[in-house]
Amino acid sequence: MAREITLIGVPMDLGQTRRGVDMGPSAIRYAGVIERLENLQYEVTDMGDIEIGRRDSNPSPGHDNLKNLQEVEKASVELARAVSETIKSKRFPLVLGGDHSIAIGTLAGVAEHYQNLGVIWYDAHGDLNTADTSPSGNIHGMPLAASLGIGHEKLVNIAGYAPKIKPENVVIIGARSLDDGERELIKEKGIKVFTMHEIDRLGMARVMEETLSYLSACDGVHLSLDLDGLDPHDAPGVGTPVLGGISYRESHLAMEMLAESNVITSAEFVEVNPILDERNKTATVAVALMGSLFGEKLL
Ligand code: B3U
Ligand code: MN
Ligand code: MN
Repeated sequence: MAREITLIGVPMDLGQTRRGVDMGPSAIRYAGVIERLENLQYEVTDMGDIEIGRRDSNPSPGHDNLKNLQEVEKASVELARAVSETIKSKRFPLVLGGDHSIAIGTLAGVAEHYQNLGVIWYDAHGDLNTADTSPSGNIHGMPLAASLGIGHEKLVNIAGYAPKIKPENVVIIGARSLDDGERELIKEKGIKVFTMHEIDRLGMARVMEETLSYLSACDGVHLSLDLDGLDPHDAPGVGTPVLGGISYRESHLAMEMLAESNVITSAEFVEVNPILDERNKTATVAVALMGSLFGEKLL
C-alpha cells in the first residue's frame, strides 16, 4: 500500500432523496481522519471537495427513473479525473462520500490503471439496479451495475470506456436487501455475494479469507464501503438503514484482515449522513474502520 494518501471529498447527495449526506465528507474530517492516518505514519494530503451541481429541478425527458442524471454524471467525470491523477502520482486515493452514486466516478478513475481490478462491495444493498429495475430512481442504488457496464449509457461510459470491472472480480459483503432485478443480475452474472446469512454461518474471518482467495488473481482491489453495511445500531447515520447488519467488531476484523493482506489499492467510505446521525457516531465509526484498514494495531 502506498504510504502517501490523497483524500478526495465528494459532497454528493443527488443520488438519493434524503438531505444531509452531502455533509458526510465534513463529518468524516471532523471525526479526525487526517490525524488518524498521520499517526500511522502516512503522508496525507486533503485535496478538498469535488464540486457538485444543484438538484435537477427540471428533469429532462428521457431520464425517467434516473434522478439528477446530469449532475451525477458531471460529478462522476470530475471525480474520475481526480482519482486517476492521484493514482498516476503513486498515491492512494481515499474517497469520502457522499452517497454511493459516487462509486461510478471513483471506479472510472481507478479501473483504467488495472487489467484485472477486484472490488469489495461492503453494503446492505446490491447497488445493481438500472433505471428499468430501480424502485426509487435513485442512482445510489445503481453504481455497481453501471461499473459492470449495465444501465444508462451516460453512467456506464464515464471517462469514455466500459465496463470498468468484470462480474467475476466482484465480492458483495453484508447484503440483506435486494430488489428482484438485482437478484436476477446476481444469478445471471454469477456475482459472489456473502449475505448476512453467510456471515452468521461462517463468521467474518472465514468470509474475509474466502474473499481474499477469490480475488487473489486481481492486480488491485478497490474497497467500496457503504456505512449501511453495518448494523444501524453501530452506524445510525445513513439514509437507508437495514436491520440485522454487520457489527462494529466484525467490520474491524474485516478491515484488519484487509490490512494484513496488503491488497487494497483504493477505497471509498460512503453514505455518512450527519443529519440522521447521533453525535457524529457514524463518521467516527468510519474513521475507526479506516484506522484498521490502514494498519492500526493495539499492540
Ligand atoms: N435498492 C433500493 C434501495 C437502496 C439502494 N441503495 C441504498 N438503498 N442505499 C434502490 O433504491 O435501488
Ligand atoms: Mn450502497
Ligand atoms: Mn447501501
